[in-house]
Amino acid sequence: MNRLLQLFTAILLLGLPLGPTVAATEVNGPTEAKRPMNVLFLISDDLTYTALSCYGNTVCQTPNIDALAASGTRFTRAYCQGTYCGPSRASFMSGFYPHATGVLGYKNPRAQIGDRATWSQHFKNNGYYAARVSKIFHMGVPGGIEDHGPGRDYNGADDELSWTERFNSPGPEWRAPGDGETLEGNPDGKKPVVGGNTFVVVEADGDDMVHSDGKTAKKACELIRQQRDRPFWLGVGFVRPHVPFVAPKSYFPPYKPYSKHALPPKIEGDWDDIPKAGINYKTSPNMKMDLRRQKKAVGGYYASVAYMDAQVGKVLDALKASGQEDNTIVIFTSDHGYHLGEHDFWAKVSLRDESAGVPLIIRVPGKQPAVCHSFVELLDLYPTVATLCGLDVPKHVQGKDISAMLDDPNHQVREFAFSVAPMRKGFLIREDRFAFIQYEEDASAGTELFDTHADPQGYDNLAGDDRYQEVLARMQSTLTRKLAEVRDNDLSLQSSDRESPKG
Ligand SMILES: [Ca+2]
Ligand SMILES: [Ca+2]
Repeated sequence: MNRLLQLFTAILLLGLPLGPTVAATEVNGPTEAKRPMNVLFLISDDLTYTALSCYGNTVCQTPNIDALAASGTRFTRAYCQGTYCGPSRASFMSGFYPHATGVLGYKNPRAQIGDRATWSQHFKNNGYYAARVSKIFHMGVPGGIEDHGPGRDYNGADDELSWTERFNSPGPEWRAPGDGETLEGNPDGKKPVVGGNTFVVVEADGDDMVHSDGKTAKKACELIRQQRDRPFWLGVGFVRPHVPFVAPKSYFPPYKPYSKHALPPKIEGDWDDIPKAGINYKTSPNMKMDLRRQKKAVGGYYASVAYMDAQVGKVLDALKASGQEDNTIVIFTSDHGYHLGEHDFWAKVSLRDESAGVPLIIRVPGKQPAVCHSFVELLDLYPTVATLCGLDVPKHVQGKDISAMLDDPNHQVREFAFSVAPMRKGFLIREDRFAFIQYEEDASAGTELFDTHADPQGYDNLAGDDRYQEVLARMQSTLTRKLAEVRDNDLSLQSSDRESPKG
């Protein structure tokens, strides 16, 4: 038994906590413990997996994310737990489903979780340097990150206890000089470029560094280059392709003329078989976007994705140059997905796959690249990454350890994924074949059932079809059981899940 193992045994016998500096079992020398792995968590905002070339998009160009996917495990069935920023981010950072904490709006979950450690805080408590650059917990985009000079609070709904250090990246957003157009609610074209949660495209003057994500990448590269005596957990939050679709002009040529973009098929009477709550909050008709505007929205979104992808590339290059790539877990994902015209739906909130599904790539040093079709949830990141880094998993955490999938992509830990859209009081149970969506806990606002094998685009709602009543009833009871399980936790605030989802 070597000296390190003797030390371990002594520590275990004494019941002392294993800090990260001694948690790894491999040794480089007789007395030297291997440094614990770093964690680099890259998260985009409002990015649908359908826009990434590694997920099959043939128009949008994402070479840096594709390269990460080719060297890691790419998950094809990863789901967020809430289909917009606030509840999704509060969930994967806290380790609780949205209906456990009741954080259904745009706040951080600290009031509900008390002193329970968030994901990054757990690493901080175990000796890591834990930092974020820009948006990890909720921040209003563009409103909360618009540059109004120093002295302004740019922290949004952040949770300070989660970090050793934190950094913000204010930018011009929709005010960036360049060629801009408001696409939404502007049928006569008289409206100027505006802010808020509005579809706006800006082909901006200047380079990457004009905008928030360029600044975020630069700060992240600096933090990676710094030599520390501790491992790091670094969260890097990009705000594109969240609206406004603003990027340097140089990213737009591959996506012009905008008229070349194909839109998803438009099926006559497509909405006739779904409940009102199933019609997304943003649609081509209610946004008053004609075909020209719809195609430009797709092109502007793609240019924003390409710009974000280039910033991801800078951070990954810095990691490689730092010499720490072989000792760093890299994760890339988004807080939820996005509609780009499917069923004439746009943006988030919907519980269809385009909106509830997320891109997810996990690269762990020493593991073989793979594609994994097992169901995973963003909630699984916390326990999985803690396990991979040799830390314990706090008891409150509701996600599952999926690290075995990184050795065997056929490994499974769940039969279905669960997601919610509190704005519509909507719930999704997504199984291999069927996707079941219910609005209101008593289903009073309707249900949807799609056979994703026979009808992958989800045109035919089978909830009213006699032949599927058994499936419907089974999935409805799965939902009831799941919600009870989510609420069976050590928090005492269940009544607060009546918090206004508008936050
Ligand atoms: Ca978002
Ligand atoms: Ca339909």
